[in-house]
Amino acid sequence: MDEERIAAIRGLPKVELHLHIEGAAPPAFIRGLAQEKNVRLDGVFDERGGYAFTDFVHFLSVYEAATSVLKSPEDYARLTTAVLEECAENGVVYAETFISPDFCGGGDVGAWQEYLHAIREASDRAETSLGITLRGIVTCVRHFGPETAKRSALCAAETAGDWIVGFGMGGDENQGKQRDFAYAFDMAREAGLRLTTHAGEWRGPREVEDAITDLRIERIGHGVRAYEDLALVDKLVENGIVLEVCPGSNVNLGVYPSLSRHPIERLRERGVKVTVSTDDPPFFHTTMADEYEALARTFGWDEEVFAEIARTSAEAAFCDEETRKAVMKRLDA
Ligand code: MCF
Ligand code: ZN
Repeated sequence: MDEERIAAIRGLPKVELHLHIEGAAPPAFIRGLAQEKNVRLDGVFDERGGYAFTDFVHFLSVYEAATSVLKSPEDYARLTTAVLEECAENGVVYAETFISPDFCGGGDVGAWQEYLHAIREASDRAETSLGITLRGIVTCVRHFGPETAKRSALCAAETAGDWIVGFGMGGDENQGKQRDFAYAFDMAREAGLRLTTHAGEWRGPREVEDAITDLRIERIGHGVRAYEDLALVDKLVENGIVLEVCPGSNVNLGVYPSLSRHPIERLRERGVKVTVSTDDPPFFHTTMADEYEALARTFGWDEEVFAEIARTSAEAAFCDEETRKAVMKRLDA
């Protein structure tokens, strides 16, 4: 594929469904906040100023250490603006972001509402100035346990509406079982929220199966290790379950040794609804345009494949129909 074609692919309009708000913070942004607040961040950055981690569990602790400098609704408003500027530069026209009441207000409903208000204002401003639409997925953290997850579900239920459109779970897949969180997911479902959970990233296909059976989710964060069980892959197809695939994240965290060994293309060929996201872009030295470029170079994906991916993503977005229609129009433009 020639370079002109690659440049065109990088510039395509995109939809991103899997993006952790703190994980999208540029290192310079976090360093700036740490300086302002006189906080020392030990062991967070490498010598070149990027985030430093050695494996999956270490990544989760560095994520939390870096995030510890975000302490107020105003900090999150600034973060949201910075993240949306970067998304817009990458051609993203619609994004959904994971935000957690545990990080925003320590699980307190009142504090959460204040954080959310600030984030939403920043999102509305970016919609006007940059033409990018953002929606939120309240996310519980698996390694904080089921009781904390219920508190997050309560925050989610209190703020469900046109901006908070989903409920999900991230964090350490080695801790507990999906079904331990069924109560929290049921609460969120009853509040009208759409559901997704991280599964089949660090652990294998059984996690994906449990997510479908025990949490009755309609999308799965990652889910790529489902490929190790082809009957399960067929179940994903039959149930129309959408995978939020983050290839750069998977390679950087060592789930696969390289993109060429990643199952995204094989999952797509078998009929699974795959979408493409960055997860925590600066942590994994990636952007949406970089993901598109790498997929084009590795699997020969052309404009038609990317248009199909973007359409699948827009169809799987948790926003209302009016917003979805507007997004579809942007993709067709
Ligand atoms: O998808 C990656 C890796 N797998 C699991 N969890 C996370 C990922 N990026 C961030 N997270 C976690 C993070 O550690 O999500 C939570 C934090 O606990 C934040 S959600 C706003
Ligand atoms: Zn994630």
